[in-house]
Amino acid sequence: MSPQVMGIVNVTPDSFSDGGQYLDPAAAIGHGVELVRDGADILDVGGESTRPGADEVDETEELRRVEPVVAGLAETATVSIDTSKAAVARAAIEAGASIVNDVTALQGDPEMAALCAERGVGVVLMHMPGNPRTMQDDPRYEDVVDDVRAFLAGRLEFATSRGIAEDEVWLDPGIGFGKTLEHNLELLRRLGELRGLGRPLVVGTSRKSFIGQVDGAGVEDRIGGTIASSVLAAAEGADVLRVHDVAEMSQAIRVAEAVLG
Ligand code: HH2
Repeated sequence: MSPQVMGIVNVTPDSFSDGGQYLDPAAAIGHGVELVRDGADILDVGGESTRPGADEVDETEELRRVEPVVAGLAETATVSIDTSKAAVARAAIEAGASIVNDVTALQGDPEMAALCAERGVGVVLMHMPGNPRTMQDDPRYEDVVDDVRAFLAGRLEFATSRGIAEDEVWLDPGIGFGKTLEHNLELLRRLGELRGLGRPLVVGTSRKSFIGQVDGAGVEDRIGGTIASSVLAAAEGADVLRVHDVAEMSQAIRVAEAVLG
């Protein structure tokens, strides 16, 4: 178990846990530098919230938010751009991002797959049924792990059919995206079943509402739940842990590794 840590840099007014804290580019860059010092291997820069019910952000505004931040961080860190818009991804790649983290798994923008193929960047494909405005409306699955696995297999096939190298693809079960508490817990418990897809797994549990559903904690008090679920995900085979609280996560990984020898 030696997962990488992906530190979250949200340049948004409305992200569910840190909205408005890093809207100013200098503040966002400073935060990213701090996350690298805390142990982040990758910085995930995002300019649009994907929390349930979030408003869509237009392309110009999203670009304005993320471009200077990517440019300011790309010299000191591996940067991924959390966007589903090809124009935003293109500008971020120009500014130095080397990974596109697309929560729509290349379904949000018809130009995204070709862009990623042409630029040879890493691509994170995440499971989300529908979109953030509708995804929490009574989500149902036959078997959540089987359904997510089939979805990710299909999106991986789509990506490679569009010329994206299989080696560049990372897969993510989309914790909190169109899932009930039980769905999220089941996915974490049986994460190992997604190993068969043969690609690295990204898992993002950080401060999400399923933690609050388990013990009632508010969004600012979910670090323990974030760490517990992330370490267990790593033990089940997660390769990248996407978190806000990088120092705590890095320490937890070091200790878990030491115990496991
Ligand atoms: N979760 C969020 C956003 N992007 N990307 C991947 N690959 N996996 C995730 O689990 C994931 C993600 C939601 O978290 P956050 O960025 O903190 O909130 P918001 O979308 O409100 O900005």
